[in-house]
Amino acid sequence: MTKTVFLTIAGRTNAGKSSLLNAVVGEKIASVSSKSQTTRTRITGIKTIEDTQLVFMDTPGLHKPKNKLSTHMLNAVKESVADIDAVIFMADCSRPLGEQEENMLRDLCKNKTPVIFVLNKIDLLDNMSRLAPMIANLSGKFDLEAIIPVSVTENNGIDIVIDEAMKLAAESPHFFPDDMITDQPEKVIAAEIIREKLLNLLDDEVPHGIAVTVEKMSEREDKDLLDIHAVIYCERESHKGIIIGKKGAMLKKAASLSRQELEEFFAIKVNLQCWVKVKEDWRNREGLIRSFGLTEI
Ligand SMILES: Nc1nc2c(ncn2[C@@H]2O[C@H](COP(=O)(O)OP(=O)(O)OP(=O)(O)O)[C@@H](O)[C@H]2O)c(=O)[nH]1
Ligand SMILES: [Mg+2]
Repeated sequence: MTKTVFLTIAGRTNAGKSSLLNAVVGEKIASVSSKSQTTRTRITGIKTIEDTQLVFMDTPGLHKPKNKLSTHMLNAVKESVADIDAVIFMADCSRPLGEQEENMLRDLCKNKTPVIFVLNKIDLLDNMSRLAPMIANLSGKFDLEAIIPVSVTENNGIDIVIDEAMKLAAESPHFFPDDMITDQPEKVIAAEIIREKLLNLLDDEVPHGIAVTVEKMSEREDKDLLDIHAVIYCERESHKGIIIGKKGAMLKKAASLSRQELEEFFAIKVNLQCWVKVKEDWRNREGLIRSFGLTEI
């Protein structure tokens, strides 16, 4: 007999959802950064433990929508929590729940969706005694399957999240091969690795206006080398200058960090070529949002 459960990971931007996805799957498949709105689409992570398959869906973080891209991101969240077996709702324990988070939790409870509440970043608490009143407050307000304090970066509590997820699995065939960890196409994974490096290296509005597409990805016939050609889109000519940097230093650094991670992920030497192009105000242009693969499911 095999079992399966589909779980959506939802919560405010920056709570650590993608970090959790990577931790449960045991490989880095989703981009992580300290910037808000890192994740833009739904990302599936799969973990099969003996007869049970856990399918996690990482989603964009809740935030106040500012442009058409935001609207697509928030729609992707809405679609991902509808008709799902369970939701892992993640919050940063060092900040109070916001209105959007409370509304989503109330809706999930109303719809009787099982919710595992993951209270992340407990490493930031000066005193663990602060956890008990938080947990009491949450369980008084919402009907939750479990409340699990964790620190994803310190790998503390992840096993408990997996155990709770396993409890919700029901008899069913597996939907993915047992050794599969994600259904993201390789080109998308490569583009996301590059975007993550840019998010981490750049500040202010520049990283938020970046989209990366991989135009070519092919292995050489005569040697073990993977050619990856990527285009980095930004919203303004001035942003292009910042991304390229003085004498190309910034782009070189981003490409070098990306290449290292690409080589690790694909287990092959990589020749990475990056071009920077401007697409004015693309986050408000439906056609471009679609062509970058950023519309919901
Ligand atoms: N101190 C601390 N930081 C954490 C922890 N988990 C994640 N972070 C950091 O929080 C930041 C946001 O992490 P992400 O995993 O990108 O958060 P997210 O919820 O996916 O964010 P969005 O994609 O924007 O919705 C990163 O800098 C992580 O390193 C934790 O347990 N403790
Ligand atoms: Mg994320």
